[in-house]
Formats: sequence, structure tokens, C-alpha cells
Amino acid sequence: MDGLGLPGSSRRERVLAHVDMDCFYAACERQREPALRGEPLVVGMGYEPGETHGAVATASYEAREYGVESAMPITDALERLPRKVDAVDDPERDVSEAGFYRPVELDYYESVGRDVKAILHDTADTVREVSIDEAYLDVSDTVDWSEARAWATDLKDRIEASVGVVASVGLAPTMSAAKVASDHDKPDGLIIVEPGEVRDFFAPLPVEAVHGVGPVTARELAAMGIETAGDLASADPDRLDDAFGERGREIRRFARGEDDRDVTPKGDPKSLSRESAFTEATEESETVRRRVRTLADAVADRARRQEARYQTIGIKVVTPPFDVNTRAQSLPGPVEDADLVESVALDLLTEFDGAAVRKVGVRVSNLDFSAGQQASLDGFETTDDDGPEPGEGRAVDQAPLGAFQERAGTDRVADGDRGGQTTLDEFG
Ligand code: DCP
Ligand code: MG
Repeated sequence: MDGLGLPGSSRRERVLAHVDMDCFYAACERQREPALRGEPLVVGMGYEPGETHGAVATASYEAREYGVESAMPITDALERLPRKVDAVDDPERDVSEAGFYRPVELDYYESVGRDVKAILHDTADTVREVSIDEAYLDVSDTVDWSEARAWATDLKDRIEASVGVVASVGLAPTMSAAKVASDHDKPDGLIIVEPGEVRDFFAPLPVEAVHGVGPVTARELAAMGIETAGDLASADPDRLDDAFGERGREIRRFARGEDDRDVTPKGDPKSLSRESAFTEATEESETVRRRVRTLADAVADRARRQEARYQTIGIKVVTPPFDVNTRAQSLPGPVEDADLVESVALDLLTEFDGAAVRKVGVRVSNLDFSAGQQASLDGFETTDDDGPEPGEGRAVDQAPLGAFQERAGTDRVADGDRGGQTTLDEFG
């Protein structure tokens, strides 16, 4: 019953998947032209049949064996792997050592990508699409570690049977480990990294495998004698801090398998919020304040994990029968400050001292993701996992009343959104 992600609390080990299609553009070409299956195949951006201009967008794994790589000029690729049509006419060439070349047709690949994503959305509630052929899934609520392999095998089979392309899948309790896992056994890969195995899984890999470590950082790390993720995981944090600042500590955390980023659907959320109901309306203001403190911590932690700053902090107080009261305070600029979320929320709550309260919520809005990854969440989430605090009734899990609603000029909104509307107006 945790999973709230409260600071200091142990989160339930999540079951996250990263799905990435194998040699995707080439796979799409093979899907509509099955004769290309099993053949060396190069898909060229800016390439035209019979010509030599353009660059390699992707190559089938058979073509990669000839040294053909993404972003290589087609002229170089042709030196390593001539075209079949040219080899047939050239007595110097061996047709069996030649391949096929096709120009990029993005519209078609996008439609295949959409078909794959439809299956992903069908199989997981939370899907973050990353690129045309890649997505993260959070299946914690439906898949247990004991059935992870069966689930992933089924997903791979479904994609191949209904779309005709092959996916590599990695499962792990963190996003970065899941991504490395999906890449680890390509093509047609399936790697499961269970909780507790993440650090060992990373240890022998080169530092570049660690999220946030690019070629430049890798070179700097190598100069410090840090070559594998294992070296990075056990490096002296002060030394990393001296060399890279806070980012040094962050990549060390990733190398240790510590990555608490959430899989969030794509697109900016308008707000991040948590709400929680009391079994029965309570007039004990200290009970309400305690709950608001918990929610404020949860919201601030969620914002931190999504790398969101916020300029508005608000509360929602539901009084019997279903009167939704919202209050908010806007700040001069975006902040990331958990203490401030708590103090502003408690301050706004004082107006309701002594009132009977059925439900409370804390929300941050006017979000700013410029500092990091983007995320999406609509309206209020009902907490389903903060247990009762001592001396108060059990927190009841309820369907969310819907998003905070606020009409211009009023801050008391009839509970018109209980029928599942998701209208959301910004505070402030
Ligand atoms: N792509 C591109 N240019 C690049 C890299 C990729 O046009 N420099 C396109 C072609 C790829 C697609 O994006 O097919 C997906 O990129 P990936 O990095 O996932 O590469 P592939 O799917 O081709 O290969 P892999 O099997 O390694 O995932
Ligand atoms: Mg791919």
C-alpha cells in the first residue's frame, strides 16, 4: 500500500517496459515486401533507386554485418554492400554478397508505428511514446514479476502477428534499466531485469549505457579511470561532484540503478495533484492538516520526479455533501520547493478550520518543464495508497471527483463534475 512516492518511503517496485522495434524502417519495408525478409537491406534517407546520394537511415541486421551503419553516406554503404541489381551485371561482384536498397517512405512507417502503439496502449494503461518505434510502458498494476516474461512474450507475439514487425523488449523496475535491457539482446530481444538485479545488470556495461552519459562525459570519466557503469556506481561521489557538479551525483545514482522517474504519457500536464477522502467528514482540523501535509509532500515529490517546476499552489476542500472549494496562490516565478508547497497549502487551509471536510487535495499548476523531461497528467488523481494516519478513519479510495474546477470570479464550485467530466481550469 505504498507507491505514493513519498519522500523517504520505499516505493513499490514498479514493472516498467521499454519497447523498441528492430531495424524499424527496414522492418516496415519487409512487411510490405516479404521477399526482402532475411536479406541485407538498407533504407536510405535522400536516396533514390539507382542513385548514390543520401545517407543510411537504417540497415537490416544482415546488412549491418557488412559494416553498414545508420547515418553513413550511401556511397560508403555501397562500397561495403553493393546493390543486387549492380552485382548481377558485374562479373567482379558476387550476388550473394550484395543487398537491397530502398528510399525512406516516412508516411508509411508512421502508419506502421501507429499500429504498434495501438497494441501498446491496449496492453498498458500508461504508455510514453518516445519516437516512431519506441515507447515506455508502466504495467505495475497488471503484471507481476513472476509473469513478466510471459507477458512480454505475448506482447512481442501480438506485435509480430498483427503488424508484421519485430520488437525488442526490456523489463526492469526503472526506465533507464528497461531501456538498456531492450537494447541488450537485439534483434528479437527480451531481457528481464528484476528488482535487486539492476546494479549487477549495469555493472559490466560501458558508462555510455548509463542514462545521461554521452560520449563527452564518457571521455571525461575514462580520463578519471571510470570506464564501466560498475566503476561509476562505486566512484567517490565527492570526486564526481567536483568534476560534474550535481549531474555527477545523478549519473552515479543511475549507474547504481536508482532512477525514480515515472513513465508519464506524452504532452504537458496542466497540473499535478493528489487528493484523498476521509471515511466520514471530519471537523478535526489537525487531522485535515496532517492529510494535507502528506498530500503536499506527495505532489512535490511527483513534480520533482517529473522535473516540473510550478508557479501556483492550490488546495481543494470538499465539504458535505459535495461542495468543492478551491483556493490557490500564485508565486512570482516557478519554483521547486516542497516546503513551500506544504506551507502554502496549510496556509490556504486555515480558512476551513473547523469545517466538516470530506476530502482534501493539493495541486501545483502553471508548470514549467524547461529544466527537464516533459510529462502528462490530467486533473486530480485520487490517492489510492496513503493509508490512514493514526487516530483517523481509513482513507477511502474513491473515483476522482474530476479535475479541480474553478469559474472566473467564484471559488466555490458545485460538484457538477462527478459524472466523470475532466474539465480543467487553471488556477491563478
Ligand atoms: N533513424 C534515422 N536516422 C538515424 C537513426 C534512426 O532515420 N540516425 C530512423 C530509422 C530507424 C528508426 O529511426 O529505423 C528507429 O531508430 P532506432 O534507433 O530504433 O533504429 P532501428 O530501429 O533502425 O534499429 P534498432 O534495431 O537498433 O532499434
Ligand atoms: Mg529501433
